[in-house]
Amino acid sequence: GWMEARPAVDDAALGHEALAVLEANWTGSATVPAPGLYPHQWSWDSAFVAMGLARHRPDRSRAELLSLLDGQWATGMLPHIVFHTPEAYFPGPPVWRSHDHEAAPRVPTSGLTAPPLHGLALWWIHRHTGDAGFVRRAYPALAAQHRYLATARDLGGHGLAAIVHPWESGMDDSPAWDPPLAALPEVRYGYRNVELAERHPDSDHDRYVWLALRYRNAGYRPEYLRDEHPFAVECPLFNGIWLASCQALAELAPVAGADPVPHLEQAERIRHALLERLWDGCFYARDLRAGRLIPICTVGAFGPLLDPGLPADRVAASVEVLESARFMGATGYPVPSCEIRAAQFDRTRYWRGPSWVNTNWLLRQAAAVHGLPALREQLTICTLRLVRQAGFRECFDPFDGSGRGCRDFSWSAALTLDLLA
Ligand code: 9WN
Repeated sequence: GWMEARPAVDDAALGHEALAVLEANWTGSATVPAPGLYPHQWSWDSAFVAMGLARHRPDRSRAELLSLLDGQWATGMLPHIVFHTPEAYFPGPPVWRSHDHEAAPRVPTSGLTAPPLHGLALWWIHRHTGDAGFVRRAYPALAAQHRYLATARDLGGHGLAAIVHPWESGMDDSPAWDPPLAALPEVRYGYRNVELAERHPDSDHDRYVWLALRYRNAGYRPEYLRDEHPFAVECPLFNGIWLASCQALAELAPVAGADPVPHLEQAERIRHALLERLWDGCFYARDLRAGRLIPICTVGAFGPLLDPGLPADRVAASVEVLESARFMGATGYPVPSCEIRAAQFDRTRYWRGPSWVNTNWLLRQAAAVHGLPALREQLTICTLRLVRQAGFRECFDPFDGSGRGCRDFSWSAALTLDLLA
């Protein structure tokens, strides 16, 4: 009756709210992750937005991906931020100096990359639109992105792509990056960016900037990354996403008039290396500079579940960890971004504990891939409960579901549209 608390937002209303958020976050050339704090185009955010919009706004979905591809470098590198407007942001174009680099595009960009979700996004757009012309248009850029990863980023030489900065993981302050960051020299720029300082302790943030500047000052050269750069990590989420995009490109290759086999071979190399190099009861990140696995299990551990070819015993072992009290079993609002039993777990801080719509959505995909309908359903229901109760927040407390970080966060809205479908 009317005495009850606010009635649950029905599906149609929630869908309309999601579309309204995405409309408000569209700048005319791209969708920003959130108004204010993130006023430019972020790479994997755009891939999630393109997938969420593929069914409802195919035009917008295609435009989102194309405007990101405008930022691609001649090396094939797809940058983690594209600066379409002069809106203030740190680190912005003066830090990255992409204009000084002969491989950079006309539009200013960052010099780092992000999880390569774009092959999967193109597959998704094709699935919902059947638009073969668009596949032919975007496919070569994504094939080039994969070649870049396979060459310039195979720093370990075993078939995995290494991230060279925490920002490249998409899980910036994940506790998995604490050990490699702690091995860097102490840096103090004596400068503070208030918003970033709230999210990361000073010394971490200074190290982020220091790492980015070192890479920039080395001219973004792959030889520098291979021989000198002090941060090089093989991340299971980044590589699991890459593998999924390789499979997506293999399926799209015939549509684009190309050969699927190289993509399947690439997928096989990644799968083999994930199992050989990152598995120890579940998947862990490998610190290439320290030469060892980083012994903390985060939500990134489940990235390789996106692979339909992951052997059944590894699927079962991973799902057991996922459903255990280390992750889903102990929280009302899964999936926490870090295992709860870890000393570093913090329910309030971004990638150190809170639940995120995008990783929930990826795990829901993984559940579908491996024929686990109950898990898929649970992830769908829990994620919708989060956004119904707290709105399209950036992330959520895994115990009480309260919202954290930005409001009107684009991928939370976009992926809700898919969860509702
Ligand atoms: C730095 C935009 C991005 C996401 C990342 C998330 C966060 C930025 C930050 O926001 O990163 O790139 O300021 O922490 O960790 O996944 O792409 O939404």
